[in-house]
Amino acid sequence: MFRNVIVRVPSETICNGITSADLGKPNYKLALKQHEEYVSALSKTGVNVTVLQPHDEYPDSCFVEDVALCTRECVIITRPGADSRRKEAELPDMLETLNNFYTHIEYIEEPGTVEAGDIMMVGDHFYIGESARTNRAGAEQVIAILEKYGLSGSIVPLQEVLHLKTGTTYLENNNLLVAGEFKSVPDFEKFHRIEVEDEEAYGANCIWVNDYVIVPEGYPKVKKAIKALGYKVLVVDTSEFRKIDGGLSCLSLRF
Ligand code: CIR
Repeated sequence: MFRNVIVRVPSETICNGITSADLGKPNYKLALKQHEEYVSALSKTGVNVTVLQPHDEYPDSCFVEDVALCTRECVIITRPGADSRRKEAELPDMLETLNNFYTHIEYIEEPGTVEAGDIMMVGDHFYIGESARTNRAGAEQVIAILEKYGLSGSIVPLQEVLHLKTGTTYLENNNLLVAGEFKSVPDFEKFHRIEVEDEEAYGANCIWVNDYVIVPEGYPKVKKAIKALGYKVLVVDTSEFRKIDGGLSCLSLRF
């Protein structure tokens, strides 16, 4: 169960966010509206939401998921692999907020790089994507920190997508949504896997929050499959975030 969520309002500079999507620039006003709808969907799940203010110098800073890994024992402040995002992990308002919730604060250090969009929590185990943003040194630091607190981690190499959670979501109760390259990860064979077709691949990035699953607007097959598993489904449009490779999970820290 999650009690707390942290989000950051998108900044007007969101149109300069890093992208590989070729879907045009995000519309700022629409992004703000979608972000408000995201916060209201989260509020329906019973969590307490802390809303941080925008930071114009960091166009991608609404994607707060990447700057910290929140576990039940500690928070790990990451060291983002993207140069333009590195200092997002040092923003004082985020650090102060996390400090209010956690006694144990750990840090990823050079030469490690980690973006926590690459880290998927399954109970006390954390799958860590080794990606263009999260390197092996970073992943190994995460595992060493987790082990200090009685938690564990393992590495899943990825090639095709930005972050691990771009293409896979753990829905609790042993259910795992998988798209693309994650359909054939041996470590995931033990889960009840729900395969997402290529045409709905973006829909593989959902979030489970307290028996609700928040699903992006426009992915009917994903939505139907999740409903069939008995979850309460909330739908939020993330079209403007998709334009800069962002999705539902990227927009919050949940713990
Ligand atoms: C980036 O390229 O870093 C951002 N434009 C998108 C980050 C998405 N975050 C995530 O998947 N956790």
